[in-house]
Amino acid sequence: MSVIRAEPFDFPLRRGGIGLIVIDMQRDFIEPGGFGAALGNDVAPLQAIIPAVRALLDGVRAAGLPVIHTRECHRPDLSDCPPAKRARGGATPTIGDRGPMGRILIAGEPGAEIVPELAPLPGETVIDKPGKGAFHATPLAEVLTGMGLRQLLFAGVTTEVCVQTTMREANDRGYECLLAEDATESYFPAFRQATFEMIRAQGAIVGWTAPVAAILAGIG
Ligand code: TIU
Repeated sequence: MSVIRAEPFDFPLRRGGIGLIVIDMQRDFIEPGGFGAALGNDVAPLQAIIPAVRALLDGVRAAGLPVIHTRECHRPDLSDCPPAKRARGGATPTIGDRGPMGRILIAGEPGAEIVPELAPLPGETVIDKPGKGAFHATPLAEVLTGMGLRQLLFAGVTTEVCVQTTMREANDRGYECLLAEDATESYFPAFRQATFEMIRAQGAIVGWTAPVAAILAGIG
């Protein structure tokens, strides 16, 4: 069996059973004028990982492995957005309000779209999710079962919110999870680093982390 050089120890690669989940690489988190900026964040660090995510996507696609994209967004009538979520963060404008990229975090609006460089290809699965975790109120569990996957690569934003939440959900469901270090970013550098350490601690209690180059070398 081949491996991906990872922390806290090599990730055992079970060929045919691994896929990539790219979390929420949407304009609303990555471009000025979206949800991330409305929460008071500098979005520039998130823009900077687009090339690394693209390199990972290209390598996974070239290896013939499945790709799943997620988007955090809500129905236009906000029926899937808990009022407590909408009220939180003190963001102005907030979820459902109009901004320069349309209504914030609403399905079908320009801001909810994945950035063009990372656009899903025909045939790749796109999961719209109303929560931070991608399993909550979505068909992701059934999709992964149907694909026959046992291992998941993770990339996207933000590291400690939607990426970590989804990775923990997947870990609890029995998937072996590996986070691509340079293909994930946070508005808070210390939170990104802490997430890596939390994931890897206690003998990979949540999973593994590795640079994109190591992942590509392993799956290539
Ligand atoms: N605010 C923040 O860091 N993240 C989110 O609200 N959603 C995701 O992480 N996608």
